Amino acid sequence: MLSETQQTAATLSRRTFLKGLTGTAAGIGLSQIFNPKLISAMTKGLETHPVLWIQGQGCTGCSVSLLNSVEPTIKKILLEIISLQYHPTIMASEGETALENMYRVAKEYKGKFSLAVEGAIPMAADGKYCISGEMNHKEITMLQMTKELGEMAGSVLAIGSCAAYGGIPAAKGNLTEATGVQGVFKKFGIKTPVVNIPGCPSHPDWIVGSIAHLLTKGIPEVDENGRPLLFFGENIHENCPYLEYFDKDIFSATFTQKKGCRMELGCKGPDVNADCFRRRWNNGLNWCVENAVCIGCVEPGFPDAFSPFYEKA
Ligand code: FSX
Ligand code: SF4
Ligand code: SF4
Repeated sequence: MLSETQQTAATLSRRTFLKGLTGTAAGIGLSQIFNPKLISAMTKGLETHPVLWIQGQGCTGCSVSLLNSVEPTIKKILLEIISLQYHPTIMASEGETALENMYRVAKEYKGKFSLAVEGAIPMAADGKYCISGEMNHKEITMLQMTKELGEMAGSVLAIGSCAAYGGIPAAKGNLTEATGVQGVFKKFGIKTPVVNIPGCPSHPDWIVGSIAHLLTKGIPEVDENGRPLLFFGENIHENCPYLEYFDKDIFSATFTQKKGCRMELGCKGPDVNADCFRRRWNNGLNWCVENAVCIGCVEPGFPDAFSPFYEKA
């Protein structure tokens, strides 16, 4: 009788099997490639709902944020939650082999897989400001990749403010005509549903929570800016621990003055919806308003609409 590992491996050709491993295994170290649990978890995920993660104009901050996830750990995420089959930063595979595998998964799971987009998409010069890969000696732009994979996907997660609304690459000047996923979809009539998970970077819980929701219960309920209400349904100011100072007109004059509302220092909390006041950052250690101010990183229009950051709105 075949062992669980052997059965798993037997259902896939060796080539497909090894290629499939490239996405997930890289994130947790290659030594675990032949761990039977990994193989079985990955195969199960592959059967149901693979995720392809592509990157355009961004700083990779959202990927780094995801890798900093403490509970669940990134290992657990990659083993048990997300069947990540393509990720330019963490996969072991590269070049055409990686791209071939990505397009193979997209075709095989057409209408079922989720596309995660990180970074903005430049529309000027036919997308030539951001080349995301090369196949058969032909450059593939981020714009082309977003359109092709976006049309084939069952759903799209725009991760980070750049992918959601254009973010920093779309700030004043915007020579590359950077825009978010929905901007691209609107222009090219692509109808695949998009969930925006903004933030610069996005919180690991927002990313993992949204993907887990998508996999288990379907597309989460979103607000008028396409963000899951689960994480972006509450106003920062209305729930801020410093609200009592605001109500009493006590304002901090310096960042180190803890007893006071941060509005005079530039806090934009009243115009921002996110659960940072409760969720906090860095595994609950702190959050922006505690150390500095909220600069509105999850809102459409960021950064221009909230600049200068350290001046009262
Ligand atoms: Fe933008 Fe993200 Fe800011 Fe960076 O997805 S949201 S610049 S933290 O990495 O692209
Ligand atoms: Fe509102 Fe910011 Fe003051 Fe908190 S610190 S009460 S969010 S203005
Ligand atoms: Fe972004 Fe404001 Fe939350 Fe900080 S507190 S992460 S600036 S929304």
